[in-house]
Amino acid sequence: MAKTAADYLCERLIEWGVKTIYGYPGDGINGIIGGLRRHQDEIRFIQVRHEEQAAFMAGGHAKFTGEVGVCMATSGPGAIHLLNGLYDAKLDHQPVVAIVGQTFVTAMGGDMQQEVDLLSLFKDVASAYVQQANSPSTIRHCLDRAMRIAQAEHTVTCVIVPADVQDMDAVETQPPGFKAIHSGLGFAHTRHLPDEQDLRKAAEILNTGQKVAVLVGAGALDATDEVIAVADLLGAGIAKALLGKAAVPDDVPYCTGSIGLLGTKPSWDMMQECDTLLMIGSSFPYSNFLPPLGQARAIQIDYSPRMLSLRYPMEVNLCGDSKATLAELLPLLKRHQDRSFQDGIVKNVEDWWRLMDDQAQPEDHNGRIRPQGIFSAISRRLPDNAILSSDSGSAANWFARQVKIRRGMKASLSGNLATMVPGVPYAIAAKFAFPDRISVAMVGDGAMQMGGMAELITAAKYYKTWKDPRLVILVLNNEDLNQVSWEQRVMEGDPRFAASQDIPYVPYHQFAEMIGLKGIQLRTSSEIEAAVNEAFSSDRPAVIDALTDPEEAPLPPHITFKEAIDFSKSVAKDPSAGITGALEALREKVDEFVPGR
Ligand SMILES: Cc1ncc(C[n+]2csc(CCOP(=O)(O)OP(=O)(O)O)c2C)c(N)n1
Ligand SMILES: [Mg+2]
Repeated sequence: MAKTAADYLCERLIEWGVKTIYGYPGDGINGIIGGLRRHQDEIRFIQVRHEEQAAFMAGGHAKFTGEVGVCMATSGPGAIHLLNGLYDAKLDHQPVVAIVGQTFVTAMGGDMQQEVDLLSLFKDVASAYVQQANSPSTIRHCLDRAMRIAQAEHTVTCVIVPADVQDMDAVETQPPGFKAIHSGLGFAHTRHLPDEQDLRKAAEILNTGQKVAVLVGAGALDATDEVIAVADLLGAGIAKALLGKAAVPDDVPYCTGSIGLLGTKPSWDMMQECDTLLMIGSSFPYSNFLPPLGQARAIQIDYSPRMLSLRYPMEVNLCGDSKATLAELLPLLKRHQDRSFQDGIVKNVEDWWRLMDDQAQPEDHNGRIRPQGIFSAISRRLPDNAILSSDSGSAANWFARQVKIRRGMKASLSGNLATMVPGVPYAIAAKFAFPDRISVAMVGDGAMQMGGMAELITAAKYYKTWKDPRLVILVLNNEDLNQVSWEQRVMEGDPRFAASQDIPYVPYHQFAEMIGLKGIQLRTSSEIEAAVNEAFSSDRPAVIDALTDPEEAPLPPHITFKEAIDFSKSVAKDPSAGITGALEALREKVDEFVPGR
């Protein structure tokens, strides 16, 4: 059989270094699937349960490896299913290439079955590059550009290949001539650095500041040493946006942990008190958690000029890679002699961790487990090279506050799209990328029912191919869409609405066992240590089905007085909340979290 255009597509992907494609078949990509079968020794097709999950896995692969993630779907329904996962990657600036089938070129425009306007469908999510390869000779440059642009612009790109083109004879290079395109392989990582005069200006501001707060995000993940060195010189504290959770280990005494609604009181206090802000590789969206306007002189470092001065009026915008830019900045900084600001932060951080440890005491409430104890137990049990993913939901709060990052760990979640479901697929992608490392997903029952359960089947299908089969999935079985139930109470002052918030009970541990995984139901706090140990020493992926208390409030660290009032009104109107207990819980929270109390 002659080499087909689809074979050539596979070979070109292999030449680009792609080893794994996450996807789901269909007749719009049968030609490519045939090519992947013929090249299966060099490139692996991972079959997921739903194309959205393939896109989450490609995004997770990109987040954890720094490489391009690749996903694939058939024309029409498969292509449409990809979208939410691709948006997750786009919004978190991850390089992902989607390869999508289409009806025959000859049938296009004829309302053929499964024909949708894919160029329009992907126009927004793959705005950086979406192209249809209408003949075999266009495959090379379309794929080359999709791969290169995804990396260069940290974004999602898409190549659409009509089914009849896939089966045509390969044309690897275009004949020389007018308008011939001869593209090449490879992407050169460049060191982006700001102008020297801007670096000097930034250094002068940082050297003058008395109370410097550093905020890091995903853009600082490879700059751990430099960030710590800067904070050390300046007597600063370091707060972390959630996508940057693994940028700085939590045993750095002046690391204040997460910031924002899911954040810590030391981060809040530091931002309220600082006179200088250094923001590194972050687009943390909530400006009310940054210093009050006019209080701080601010400097930002970001590789993308689009992201500069977006959240706070920056006095100096340093456009460059975090690691390289900080390395240039460091020699210009003077060691702050007055350490009182940092000393205060260190004390605040110690108090905070004591409070977190108190809250993590294994304790039942309303006959159900308080979630903090489980997250704390998992945190203690993690090996130094663990890879963590959290879903959107109340899990993100406890992940943000209770899980202590150590050097070598990786951690992520859907930061900017904040979509439900990626917890499980990210964790599975971590296992394919790093089969010898333990990966852990922390997920709500709503997210499990929305897609996480289905993807457990993918884990069951493949875990025997992983060198270390351990994948731990913690399910917060609270029978509630809890994060939103609390948002409705705290932000709207509304009582819980059972019709929209109740989630049916499912025994996730039994489902796990049914499909060949380990299932552990965690019913009381006294079983936490044993359950976590059992999951982490299992010979297969393990699901901890934890019956947690939906009344445990994942409140922000500084709930405002108005929110507290609205909240107490709502619990008073909400018989299901157990008025006295909830009001008591609120009083405790206010005392713990509101600054100055
Ligand atoms: C796709 C999607 N739909 C809806 C939401 C809004 N939302 C955010 S968190 C959440 C509740 C999640 O419930 P669950 O997974 O059970 O976690 P819990 O908060 O109960 O721990 C919802 C509905 C979302 N972020 N993404
Ligand atoms: Mg829930």
